[in-house]
Parts: sequence; structure tokens; C-alpha cells
Amino acid sequence: MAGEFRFSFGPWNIHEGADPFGPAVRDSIEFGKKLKMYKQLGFDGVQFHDDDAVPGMNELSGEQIIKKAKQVHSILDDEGLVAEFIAPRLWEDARTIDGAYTSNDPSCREYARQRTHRTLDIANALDTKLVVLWLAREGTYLREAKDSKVAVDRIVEALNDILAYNPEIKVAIEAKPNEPMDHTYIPTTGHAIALGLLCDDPSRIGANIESAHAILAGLDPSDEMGFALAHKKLFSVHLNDQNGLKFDEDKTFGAVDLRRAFNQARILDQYDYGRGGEFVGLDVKAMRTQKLEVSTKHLSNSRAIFLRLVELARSLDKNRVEELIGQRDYEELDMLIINHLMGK
Ligand code: 3MF
Ligand code: MG
Repeated sequence: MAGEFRFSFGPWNIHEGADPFGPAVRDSIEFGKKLKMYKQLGFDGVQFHDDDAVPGMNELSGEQIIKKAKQVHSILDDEGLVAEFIAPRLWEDARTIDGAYTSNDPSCREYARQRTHRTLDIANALDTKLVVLWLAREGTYLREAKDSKVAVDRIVEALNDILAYNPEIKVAIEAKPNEPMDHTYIPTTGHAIALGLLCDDPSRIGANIESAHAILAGLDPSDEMGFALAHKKLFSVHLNDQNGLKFDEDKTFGAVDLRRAFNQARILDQYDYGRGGEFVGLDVKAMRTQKLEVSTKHLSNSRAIFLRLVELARSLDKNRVEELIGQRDYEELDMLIINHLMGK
């Protein structure tokens, strides 16, 4: 069954282990070396922030950026890899301190617009039609600091600008309710899809659902996926896991709650996710305690767990499930699923 799904991750998923309270604990692996690891780990797609592809891009001209991105494209070709998406990194520059598209300062909003245009140029050079928007700082620390109606208008304006800049591009909004902000304006998949309806071409705005982000919003990731699938809006996923309501942990897929992961694998498989070219994307972090030589296990493990859960979804006794649903015997259905997950 492996091989029906294509998997992707971003170079930031192989990392040095720094956290807000302590420095790096592993040496950096250079980008070219990371790319060589993809195939070995069972991955075909690379997720990019714009500056993962073109580091230091704010210091370069538009032409230089395109030239560098084309070089990356040829490295991808050599490795047999493709770019799944490009995401503008709109949360590190000083001009994005108070948000990017929703900043109260018009010159900062203009920076975000220009930076996004460069992201779109990179997408074009890397031959991907998908942009992911994690709207990291589009929210507030303080309720009264921004006007939430105006903020949504401004995000719509930014999306329309993207749609107009490249008529082939599609945008997958990666909703997240908090962190780094207290509250964001687009916290859930429902918000992302509703936002798309306000845009000039709603058919080109969809969602990238991250398991941990849904959990942080108090929602079930597989239900979020079902909602997006019903709207034909599931453009990508960021599978991972999360142990309750705390900082965004990006744990190995299925490592906290196997049943919750089972239901994500099940719904993706059931509705042929991937048939339209979508990748099974991961967004996972290795534990800080992990040594350098074994700091990619979270990636291969997440992939293996996903595939194993797809097998379990397929081997579930569907007639028995239907029977128990018909009898409304959900206690027995509960046991059936638990036994199935326990290998009985
Ligand atoms: C934050 C995230 C981000 C996004 C990435 C791509 C660093 O919680 O999940 O990962 O996935 O920026 O948009
Ligand atoms: Mg993510």
C-alpha cells in the first residue's frame, strides 16, 4: 500500500533543537545535505519557506532571487524531488512585529505585500502552484490594539493581491489559533474557508490543516479535514501530534493519541486525499534530547505510523462498523476500534 501517498516535509523539520529557553544542541546540517536525506527517508516533496529556498532574500534584487530559486529547482531535479509549496516567512522581520498584512503601519503592510510578490516569484521558479499562508502574527496580544473587521478586510486584500499576481497560484491557509499571538484572526479551518469566500476567486483559496493547530483550537483534526474535504478545500496537511493545550509541540504523528491519528489517516484515505496531487505533509520536530546522528527519526517514524494507520483503516471490519452504527451500540463500536488499534 505504501507508494499511493506522496510525503513531504520542510527543511526546518531537521533542526538544531533550540527552544525559547535554550540554545541549539545539535550541529546544523546544510541545506544540500538535507535534500539528500529526503528520498532515503521516503519523501518526495519539499515544503519551503521563501527564504529556505533563497536565504537572505531581503538583501537581493528581484532578478537575483529568481536566479537563486532556479538553481534550487535544478538541485531538486537532480535529487528527484519536487517543491510542494512555498510559504512567505512574514514573522521574523522587524517590519512584521505588529503583523504583516494586518499591521497598523501602512509601510509595514507594503513590505508584506512586496515580500509576498517575491515569494510568488520563487514559487514560479520552483515550479509549484501552491502557496501556504501561515498567518503567524495576524492577530493581537491586546484586544483593543487592532480592529478585527478591518484586519479581515486587509487579509482579503492581501489574498486578492496574490490571486492577481499569478492567476495560476492556489493558496492554502494554515489556520492556527494562537502562538506567537494571544489570538489570531484565522484560528480554524472554518475561518480559512469562509475567508476564501470573500476573495475574488474562492476556488483558489483552501486550507493546509495542521493536526496540532486544530488540537490547540480544541478541535478534532479529522473533523477539520472532513469539513475541508466537503468544501473541496483540503489543499495540504501538516500531520503531527500535540499533548494537550500548551505550546505548539509538533510531535511525531500519532505519538500522543493513536486513535486521533487513526481517524486522520482514515478520512484522508477514505476520500482519496492525494489523488489530485496533494502531498501528505508533515510538520514535526525532533525532541531536543535527540543526538544529531538520529535526529531524523521523527520524520521516518511519522511516515511509517501514517502508513500503518492507513492499513488499519483499510482492514477495519466495515460491515461490523455499519451493523453497530445501525444498532446504535457505540460502546461496542468503541471496543471494536480499540481492539483493532491494539491488534486484536
Ligand atoms: C507554525 C507552523 C509553521 C508553518 C510553516 C509553513 C514553522 O506553527 O506550523 O511551521 O507550517 O511556516 O507555513
Ligand atoms: Mg505547520
